[in-house]
Amino acid sequence: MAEKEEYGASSIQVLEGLEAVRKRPAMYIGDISEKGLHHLVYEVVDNSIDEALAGYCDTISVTINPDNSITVIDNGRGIPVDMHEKEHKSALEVVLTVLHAGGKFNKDNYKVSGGLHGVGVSCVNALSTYLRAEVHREGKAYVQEYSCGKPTTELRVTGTSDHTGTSITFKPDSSIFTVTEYDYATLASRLRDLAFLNAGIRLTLTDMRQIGEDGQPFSESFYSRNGLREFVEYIDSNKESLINDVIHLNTERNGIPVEVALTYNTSYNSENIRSYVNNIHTIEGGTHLTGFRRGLTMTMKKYGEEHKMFEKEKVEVSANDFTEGLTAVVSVKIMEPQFEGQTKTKLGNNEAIGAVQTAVSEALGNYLEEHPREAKTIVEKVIVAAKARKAAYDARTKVQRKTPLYGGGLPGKLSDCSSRTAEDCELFIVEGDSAGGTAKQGRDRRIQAVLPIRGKILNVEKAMEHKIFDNQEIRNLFQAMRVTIGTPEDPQAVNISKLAYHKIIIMTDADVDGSHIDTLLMTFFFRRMRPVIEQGYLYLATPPLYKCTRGKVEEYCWTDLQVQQFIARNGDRTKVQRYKGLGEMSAEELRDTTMDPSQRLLKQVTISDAVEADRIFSMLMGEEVAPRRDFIEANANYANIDA
Ligand code: 0RA
Repeated sequence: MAEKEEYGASSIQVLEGLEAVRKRPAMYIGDISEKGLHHLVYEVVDNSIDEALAGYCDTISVTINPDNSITVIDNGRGIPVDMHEKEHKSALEVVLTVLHAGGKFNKDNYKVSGGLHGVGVSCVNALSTYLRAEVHREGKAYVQEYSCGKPTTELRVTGTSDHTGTSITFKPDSSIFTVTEYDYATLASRLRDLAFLNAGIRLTLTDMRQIGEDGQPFSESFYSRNGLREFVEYIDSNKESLINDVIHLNTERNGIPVEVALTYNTSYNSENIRSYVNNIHTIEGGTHLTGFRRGLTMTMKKYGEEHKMFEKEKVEVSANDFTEGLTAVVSVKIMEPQFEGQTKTKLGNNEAIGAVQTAVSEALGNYLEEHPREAKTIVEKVIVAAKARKAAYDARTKVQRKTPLYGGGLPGKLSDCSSRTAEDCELFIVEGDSAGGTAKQGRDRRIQAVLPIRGKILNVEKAMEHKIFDNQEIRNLFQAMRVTIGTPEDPQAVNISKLAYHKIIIMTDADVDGSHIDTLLMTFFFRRMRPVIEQGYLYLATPPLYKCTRGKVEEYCWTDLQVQQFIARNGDRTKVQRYKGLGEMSAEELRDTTMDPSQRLLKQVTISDAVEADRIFSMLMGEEVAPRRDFIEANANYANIDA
């Protein structure tokens, strides 16, 4: 009877619930852009992954249909279809129309997979103009169809069946999503991750929009027998391996399944640790990552000390030295995960620290004892890293003593503002003294500072560490911003606690050279002052490209369309002036179009995925020219418009 009451209550929620999802889709799936669109697929696939983790399913196929609808098929037990007599509703219908209903049916296994928002397949139903569920169970095939979350047909038996499983086809509502075309690579990347994270499940992706010469659609299959061991091998497949071995553990601690794989490559200044909770990529890390770092550092340190390896070398090793050249994947499954942080991808559950730490300590300790040759190779690399860190620190402090990076006053070229309230203050980084002069006249000297830099600043991507801090323009940047760098433990550590401006605005000419300087400066901030980007302090100014004049009427234009519209309004005797650079503008023009906070438009520079950004900057600043040119021309890709 309690069962029935609960059921009654939840069926009242049905309408409310799914209406709410359509009213505020972003609250349930994050956003309504490309990301949210792909999230729908993950939500459906996660249900099948749960069925697989419960041990009843080993094959999941995802098909992108020609009309950008999606079909997900699994060979599990099939979603139950038995009727609740009073409600005239099948279990299937409850799963598809009640928010969060999915988990309630699966009592014997807890729901550990699950998209970032874990909202269930009913959200997908609510946000689809069409959904078709087909269930094969107990010798029969059942079908029911829906539209915008509401059934359009009864659940009907369509025939007999010799297998079990579930098939869900859905077409996302184009009146809700801003993008309705699926990106093959995005789905493939997620399914590949899922295959590595859940060994033994075969995931296939088929794109019916791409038919090959053989008449077959493009298709890939992802399967991993050895789970994270293969994931780590895949990540490092283009790197030189240090130990030709992957250390892999797959265990359970205090009821928490823990899987970790790690290896070392020969590179320095790099660690590549990915962490997951319930198959969700925890970009901001959290307690499981803390446990991993502690387990790794303590076990390695203990091994090195017991074998008297550090004593001989007379170096002080620190935690960072153990992770140079490390590639690792950490995956835990937690029943009630608490997610924190700006993007809700940081695990907060404290029990994960000890679980991962003890699992890693034990497995790594055993590995090191059983593989003395590999152990020696790793510890020797740690020692080299510690020595290199010490040398870089000594070099830097020597340079800093000569002309301190901060504390020895401000760069002569800086025209500072009068306010000392960082939240109100802005620093314009401008190319060249002439544009610098114009900006200085056009600014609000109370809150706006101007720092001219000379030509193209050093490419930090290619430069050696010590060169970077020898470079005058870069030293000026650090000094002007009051940012310091380097502590004895971590030569890369950036301290922005005394940052004097909460808007750092790169203002360059609106031409190819200007965008090259933008890219150099953004790379510099990404590599050397990343917190400035992470805190949302870095912006690009958007100077106009044209000034249109007709008699007394004057208008600045940023696009060709705006110019055409001006001409349409004012006749073709319009004078169109194309600005070649900031230097051609008067101080008033620069103020009105680009600097005045009440009139200008700024682009905020953001990083959504540091791994991708890392790849992009390596490409941009590397040796190849063509991809760089393409990218620069479209560089608004990683900048948001900010009013
Ligand atoms: C609960 C119970 C049972 C199956 C499922 C859930 C199930 C859900 C989904 C979602 C996608 N694919 C799925 N496959 C299975 C079966 C209970 C039983 O047979 O006793």
